[in-house]
Amino acid sequence: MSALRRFVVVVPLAFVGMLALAACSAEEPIEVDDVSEDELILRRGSVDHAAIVEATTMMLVDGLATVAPPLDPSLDPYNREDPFRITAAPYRSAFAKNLGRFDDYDRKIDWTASQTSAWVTRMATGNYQVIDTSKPCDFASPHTYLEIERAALTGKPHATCGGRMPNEDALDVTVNFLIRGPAATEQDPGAIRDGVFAATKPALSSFPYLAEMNGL
Ligand SMILES: [Ca+2]
Repeated sequence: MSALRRFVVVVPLAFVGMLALAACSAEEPIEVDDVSEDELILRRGSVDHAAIVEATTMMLVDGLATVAPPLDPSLDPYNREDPFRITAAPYRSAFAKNLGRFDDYDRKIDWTASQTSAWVTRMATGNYQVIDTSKPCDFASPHTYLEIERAALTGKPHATCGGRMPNEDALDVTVNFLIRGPAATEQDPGAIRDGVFAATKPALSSFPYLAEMNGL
């Protein structure tokens, strides 16, 4: 076993929590055209895998669908899959199409064919984050999310523990990864930012890490 493999912990984060409820999709029969996203909240149903950010709502949805992403018919089957052993065939084309679409947003092709193939296969067969507990994690200034995955795609050694810490701006990481390619980061000059850089109340650095609710 290589040194890397000894330290790497693979984490599937299929979890149930309050945030996941907002992304849930109902198993109960519904008339999609008559139900808003808000009406789905707190229904009994399946929850999204919570590993790679926006794996479903940005990367798996059919861009031609007329329903909101939580109601897209491809999401429930993906979320019901074992995150380590996803049946690739039904999802591969959607991941490939959407990755190409995001890369094209800046009218510059940043993903090589081999990187595209590797990431499409990765997402179509497994939805998890890779963590290396031998590497540093900086809770106060977290820049770990997708660092190990990006290093693997670009053929470089990773430098952080990877994974996603509670206060990381993971959506900015995601849009730069998808649009500017695996070599880019959200810290680059000219990086794409969504203008929201932090939670109004940051997560705490000790268990259970929860900040107080807004308004308290
Ligand atoms: Ca691009």
